[in-house]
Amino acid sequence: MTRPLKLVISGPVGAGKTTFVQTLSETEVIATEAVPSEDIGKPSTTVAFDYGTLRLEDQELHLYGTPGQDRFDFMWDVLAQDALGLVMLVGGHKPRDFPAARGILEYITARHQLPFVLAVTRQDQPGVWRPEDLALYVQLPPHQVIGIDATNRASAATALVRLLEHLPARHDQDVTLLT
Ligand SMILES: Nc1nc2c(ncn2[C@@H]2O[C@H](COP(=O)(O)OP(=O)(O)OP(=O)(O)O)[C@@H](O)[C@H]2O)c(=O)[nH]1
Ligand SMILES: [Mg+2]
Repeated sequence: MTRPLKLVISGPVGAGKTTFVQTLSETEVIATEAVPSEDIGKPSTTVAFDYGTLRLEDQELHLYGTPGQDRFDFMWDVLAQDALGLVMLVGGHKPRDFPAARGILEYITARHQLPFVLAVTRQDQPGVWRPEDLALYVQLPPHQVIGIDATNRASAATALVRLLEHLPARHDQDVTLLT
């Protein structure tokens, strides 16, 4: 059995981070929602982190969703410690947030060497940005950008499967009985 993989889920306010963790987690999610101190267009926001776990492809995954507001940027750093991968979420309905997504991505990857995928949420809704267009816009290879509906388990899981494809092979299998 391999060790749990710690993955960070980040992205701007309202990108769908909490939804993503809640949709995928097979254990009760620990969430830290609070009423925003300023109007951010929704009644609650993550102030510390979301935490959920699941098994995928025989791998135990621990998901840590970050806050989206940059006044909590220290939490991006805390949560990315020892993480092995990053799912960056951006709302396909909110192109004005694309620069914020890039800012978060640069903040985290400047401090932590993390493979990442960019997942464009709200693909279940009309008129949203498609992953292939966002890949061109942000100049990432098409296989690193994926479209999802964060409210749908099968769809959200495709982002994790894609990220696992980007992780280096892991050789830290627990071999405890070889004495
Ligand atoms: N239809 C649809 N709704 C979504 C999707 N992703 C998120 N939402 C909705 O968007 C709203 C905000 O989602 P959250 O999960 O709270 O966003 P967040 O990224 O955690 O936001 P912060 O914690 O404030 O940074 C919720 O009402 C979700 O149901 C999606 O892919 N499709
Ligand atoms: Mg949240």
